[in-house]
Amino acid sequence: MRKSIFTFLILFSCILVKGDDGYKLWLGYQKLNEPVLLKQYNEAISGIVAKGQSATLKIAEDELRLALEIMLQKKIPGLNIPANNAILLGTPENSNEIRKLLLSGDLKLGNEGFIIKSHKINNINTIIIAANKDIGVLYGVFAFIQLIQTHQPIGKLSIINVPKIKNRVLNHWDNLNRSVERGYAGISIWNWHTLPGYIDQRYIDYARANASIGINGTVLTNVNANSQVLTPAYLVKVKALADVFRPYGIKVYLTAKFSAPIEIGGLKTADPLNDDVIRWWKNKCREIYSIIPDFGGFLVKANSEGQPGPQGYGKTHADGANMFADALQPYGGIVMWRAFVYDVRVQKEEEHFTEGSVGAHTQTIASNDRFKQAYNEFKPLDGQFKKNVLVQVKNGPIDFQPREPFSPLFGAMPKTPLMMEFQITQEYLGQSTTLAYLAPMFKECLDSDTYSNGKGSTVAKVIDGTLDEHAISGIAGVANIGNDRNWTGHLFGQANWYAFGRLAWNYDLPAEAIADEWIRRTFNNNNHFIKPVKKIMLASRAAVVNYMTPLGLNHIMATSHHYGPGPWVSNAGRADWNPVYYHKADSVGIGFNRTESGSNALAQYAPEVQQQWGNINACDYKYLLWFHHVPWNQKINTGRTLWDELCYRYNSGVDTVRWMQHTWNALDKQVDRERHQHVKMLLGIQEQEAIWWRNSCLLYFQTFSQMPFPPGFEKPDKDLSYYQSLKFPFAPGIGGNL
Ligand code: GCW
Repeated sequence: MRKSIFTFLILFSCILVKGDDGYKLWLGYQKLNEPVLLKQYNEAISGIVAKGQSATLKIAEDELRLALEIMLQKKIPGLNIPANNAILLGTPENSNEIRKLLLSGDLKLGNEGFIIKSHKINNINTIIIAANKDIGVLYGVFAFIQLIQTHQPIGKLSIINVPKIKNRVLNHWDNLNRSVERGYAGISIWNWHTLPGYIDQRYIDYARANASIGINGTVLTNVNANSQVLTPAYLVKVKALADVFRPYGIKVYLTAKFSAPIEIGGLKTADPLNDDVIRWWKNKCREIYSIIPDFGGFLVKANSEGQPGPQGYGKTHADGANMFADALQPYGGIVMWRAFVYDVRVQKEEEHFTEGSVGAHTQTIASNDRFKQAYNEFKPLDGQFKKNVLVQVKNGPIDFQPREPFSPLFGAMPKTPLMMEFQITQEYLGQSTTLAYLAPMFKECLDSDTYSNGKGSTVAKVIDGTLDEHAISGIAGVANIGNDRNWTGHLFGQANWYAFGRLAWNYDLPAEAIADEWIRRTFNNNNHFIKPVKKIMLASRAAVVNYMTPLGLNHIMATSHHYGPGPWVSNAGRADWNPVYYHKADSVGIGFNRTESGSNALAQYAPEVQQQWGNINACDYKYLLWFHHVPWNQKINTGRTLWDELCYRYNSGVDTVRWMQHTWNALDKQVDRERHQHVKMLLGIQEQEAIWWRNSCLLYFQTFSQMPFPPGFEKPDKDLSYYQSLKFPFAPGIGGNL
């Protein structure tokens, strides 16, 4: 007796102290404590009738049972035939009732859509979760579970849900040695050394989490690629992962290094028009598909940042992409060809660039503006890509900054399916010490109007293929996942993985609604908790923009690791790796003139967009310094002078973080101690980082503006040279040792 009380006490105190480590993501089902709701759900659900035998349907049934048994605290029996209040799962292939239901309307569910419907079968009340294909049933099950997790009524269900974009893919920048480029959550979750023999439970939980938000593809390896992954020794490891992911509807893709035929094939060239090279890739694809029959295809970074590519052989991106397309086509594979390029020739033209020569430097790059390069290289190729090629374009023209205007390529290549590339990992948004909810950033881009085909030609409609009638469509998110116990380093990083999946499925979902469901599924349904946490999330990305890069500043992070501010850096290998290239601060003002009198990058947009951003007096302050060099003392359309506005923005960013901190700290009774402490400590770090950003940027820009800080603002307690002396040689996320 004594012993069992003792054990109980230990267990009890462990639960209190340990709390929740975040491993279960948004799928940590909890017992429902509201008696009225519990009664309603219990009355509405008596058991599960699962039709069909496939692994996917089995997963759907098991997941549904697991969730319901925990949440409703009762046994959920498996039934053979519909009984009153049973949930019927299946497809037309294995159930007559479902066949009848799906035939009765013009449902257009496609291969992945689903229906959840309260339905009478021979006068018996049932809930049908059905789809054309098994994977749709699994998606439907997760949607149904979400209803219960978020306490929604289930009395009269009639939900039809179909994804808007076909390929919804995570991009892992994971190296074979398990380092992760721009990864801030530990090392890679792929343990290549123990694969294929050892299947880590994480692989299964990863697949389950992704399926729960509709992600249907994963590129396992870094775009800075290693050809080894295409060797037989690694392909069996890839196959082991593909086997785990398959029943969850997730296809596996690999990055293809352009020079692989030389590196692992023994050829002398990788020229995409060379017969031996063409044959080599064809054979390679045959080999891959013989062991992974549903292999998704390749993601390729070519002629970018040192990666080899077709231009090395005097050929174009289209020549390169089409070679892969031909090799993959017989098996239904696709090529995701990245448009993240910036011309290697720029370096040569700017060799005379020296530290401190800001004025001369500005002159030189005006015509080469990195902003323009992807467009310049890819637009002329529109119409030249094979049918199974998607050109994958980063959301903005530069590189995953806290705020960018949409890339001018969206809307400029109507004959080519363009795939969105978002970055979920927060390379330039404070990495994993920063709470920044990214759905508002993703939405800002997706909702932008390109005007390429009249008003309403949003980026979302470009990438879902509807604007220009493309058969394939895609969206990628650079993953923030690592082997940290909570997957993403910062617990709130999970919300970004979640939001990416939800928006990839349906970009019309409001950022607020996604935050709401994520909080409910991850924490609880307590309004005293949900309301303030949602406020924190919705304010968070704007706060980061304010204290890092307000008013359209960008790329002023310290070079290489991109951790913390480095607006003064001017000695990196090539001009457009330097922050001074991007902000162009001088005694007159700050910002990059991209109007006609400057680099004229604006001309890459439709006239309506040019009008929106082209006039210095009318341009939205959010994008002002992206397009204009604005005098320090000019009054801008917020009513303040530019300098005062800059000071105001930096300070308000810090204030918001402090407000986030106080708000979160007051929630200690509403959430387990472990997760509360975790977020609390990280917000403490974030506050320090926000102050660091504000102080160092304002002190540095003040050396140009020569204007005082407006009254009422906190004065920096250190001088500029202190901030300039800070070094972080071991900052995470560099990757390396490919
Ligand atoms: O954002 C930059 C990163 C590089 C990355 C590159 C790319 C994988 O700093 O680390 O390389 O973009 O997207 O290719």
